[in-house]
Amino acid sequence: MAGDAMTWLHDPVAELPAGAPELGLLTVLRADGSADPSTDPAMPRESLSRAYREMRRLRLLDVRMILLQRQGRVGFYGACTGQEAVPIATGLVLGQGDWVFPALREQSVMLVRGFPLRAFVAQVFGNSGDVQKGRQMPSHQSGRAVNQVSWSSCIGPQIPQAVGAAWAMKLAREKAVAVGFSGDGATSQPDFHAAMTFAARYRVPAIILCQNNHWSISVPTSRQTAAPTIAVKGRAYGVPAVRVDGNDVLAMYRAVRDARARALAGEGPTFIEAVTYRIGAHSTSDDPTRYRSDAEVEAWKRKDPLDRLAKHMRHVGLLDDALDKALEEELTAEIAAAVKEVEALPAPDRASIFDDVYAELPWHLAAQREELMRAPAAPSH
Ligand SMILES: Cc1ncc(C[n+]2csc(CCOP(=O)(O)OP(=O)(O)O)c2C)c(N)n1
Repeated sequence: MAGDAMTWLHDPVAELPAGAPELGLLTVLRADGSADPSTDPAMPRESLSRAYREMRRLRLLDVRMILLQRQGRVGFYGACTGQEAVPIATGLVLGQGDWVFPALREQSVMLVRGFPLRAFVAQVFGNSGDVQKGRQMPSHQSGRAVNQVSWSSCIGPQIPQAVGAAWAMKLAREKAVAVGFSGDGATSQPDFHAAMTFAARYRVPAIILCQNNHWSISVPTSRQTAAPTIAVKGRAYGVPAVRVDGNDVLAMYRAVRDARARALAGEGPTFIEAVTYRIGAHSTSDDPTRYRSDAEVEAWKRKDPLDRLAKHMRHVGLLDDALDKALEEELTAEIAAAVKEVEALPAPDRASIFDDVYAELPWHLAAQREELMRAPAAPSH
């Protein structure tokens, strides 16, 4: 009978145990600024101060870079305003040998791991101060010294790339992890499926970290997946997953720290859904007022990750008005000095477009290089 035939059909999510980490929301910071002792990762006080400094700097940097783009001084910028807790917590947790494969909003992990601000800004200008010699779009920073790979502008490939790197680490018996970032939209891409399948099957030391900022440009998460959460997708692949308050830097610190410990202990990959919100535009090429309401943005501004950390810092006696003002002045000056210095740098040497691919330049490229160098230089703007 048709009725009997249907009895095997069920709602798999409804059968998950109450309190499943994929359906809940790991949170540490409480409304009064205190930390929930049952989830508190007990970050050292220096790490808390560092997190605040880095998040504050990143917020100010985003504002400055968007301004430069509006003035026509740089071509493009992808801000992570409202999502700072995720990259900064990750950068604080990672060890020197770990590798990072960012999507659009996690470039700042490398700043936390010691990459110079000037070189970071020079990448946005694409001039001779840029370690990539101006060959990538702005906001696609990378740094060999800090094991960070440039973002693939396609949506999704950074996840299989990270899983592949993690597999290599496992084969080489390195005590390190690879972190692959994605947005919520990227979890609807085939690359997510390939990466999760492979990561679980080979138990690779990877952290797959999805920033669910609720929008993929103009498509809301609710219109691109029927799954009740992003984290729950991990269950089908056999990847332990946790849904975390992505605007709570302490919760993110805990989730990434625990995932890294699992990976280093040989327990395989972890999938983290960081629940957050993109406060600004998708990029400087986007106008979000065309697809979302001011009320929605305002509601999320009240959960601002920087404000929440500031409240906690005040609660534990690490911040007051005077300290905050001094920090803002110091960071504003640091960014202004970096922009001033970097903007004055010349374009990359034009002959450099022939570098870095071949150990020895083939004859036909050598001929092209000679021809280029005989031509008059392009006028500078
Ligand atoms: C394969 C592919 N399809 C489409 C695009 C155009 N595109 C750029 S960003 C983006 C949305 C990404 O959304 P999400 O993964 O949620 O990350 P977010 O930008 O919100 O951080 C799209 C569709 C692309 N870059 N690559």
